[in-house]
Amino acid sequence: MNFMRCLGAFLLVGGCSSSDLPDGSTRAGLVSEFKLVIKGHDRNGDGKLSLEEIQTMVDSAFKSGLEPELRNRLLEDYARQDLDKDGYLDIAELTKEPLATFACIDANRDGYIGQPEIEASAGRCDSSEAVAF
Ligand SMILES: [Ca+2]
Ligand SMILES: [Ca+2]
Repeated sequence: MNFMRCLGAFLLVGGCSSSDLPDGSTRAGLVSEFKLVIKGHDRNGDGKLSLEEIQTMVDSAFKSGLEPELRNRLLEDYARQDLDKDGYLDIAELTKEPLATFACIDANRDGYIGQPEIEASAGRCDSSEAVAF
């Protein structure tokens, strides 16, 4: 799943190591990133992403086309995050897993993830790439 997480992050913020975005090494920065994602892809302005809007986001991120199998896995991964199954991902749903991963990595609970914490969390926290931009 780690590759998919990184791919998800790539779609969301335009890169797994993007620097001109809110700081993903802080909890607040992580939430800000997902707010930007919603803002950037919320076509009808309802403040959340419909699975259709997510599909458009995925397809526009891979203009040359994504392998159907990979595309399906990616879309399924987003659909799975729709916890109340209303067909929309809101900020709480989008940030639930990344924040859980963040909390797992942030061993000293200071709301900031440093490189040593990321390294120490390898294998312990699922998908550390998700927050280790
Ligand atoms: Ca939902
Ligand atoms: Ca910390």
